[in-house]
Amino acid sequence: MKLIGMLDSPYVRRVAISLKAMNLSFEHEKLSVFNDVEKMQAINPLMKAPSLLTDEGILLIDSTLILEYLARKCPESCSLLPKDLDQFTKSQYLIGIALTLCDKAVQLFMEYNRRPPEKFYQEWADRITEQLQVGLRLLDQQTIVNDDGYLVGNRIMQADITIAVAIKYIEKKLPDIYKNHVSKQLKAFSSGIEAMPLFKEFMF
Ligand SMILES: N[C@@H](CCC(=O)N[C@@H](CS)C(=O)NCC(=O)O)C(=O)O
Repeated sequence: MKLIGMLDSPYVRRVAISLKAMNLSFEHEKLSVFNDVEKMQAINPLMKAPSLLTDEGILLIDSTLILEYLARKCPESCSLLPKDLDQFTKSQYLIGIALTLCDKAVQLFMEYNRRPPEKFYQEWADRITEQLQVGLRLLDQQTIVNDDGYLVGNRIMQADITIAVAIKYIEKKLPDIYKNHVSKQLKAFSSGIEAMPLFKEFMF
């Protein structure tokens, strides 16, 4: 399998960390959707990251669809989702918030860094900022770690991974939002998870 995309994409990072957490071997080609356009187009004409090429050469797009595919490739014991329905539902809820944070954080970063200043769309930036703040508040209320230091299990699971990559992206790309709107509790959770070798290996 080959994972294509840069680790400064929270979506690519969640897939890379998940692949490793599931003990699945893969190659990683660090291509940028903006700076390696031709190479990227040759692999994925839609120019999206993450892209995953299966061993059979099938192109998979979208981190969540890729993770669903990977879940089929490994035994249940390495699943990153809880088996218990209540815990699974909690996990899906947390992942949903974290993915929305990823979407909004990437959009806001693009608004500030890719859009020409004369075309800056203030109303849109305000709306995204509000959504980010609401998402961070919701997550803060729900980020209650268990005795093992995780959210929904006694080992690292997808909810931990997706929340951690969302917070790290905000920390690195939107430092003001991180400073002013990420709670102490979320910062502590992020630091604890990011200290794991698994996360350090896929830092950007
Ligand atoms: N929902 C997608 C989002 C992926 C995404 O938007 N990736 C960005 C990079 S962070 C991308 O491909 N941007 C280029 C584009 O949308 O044209 C996922 O979970 O994989």
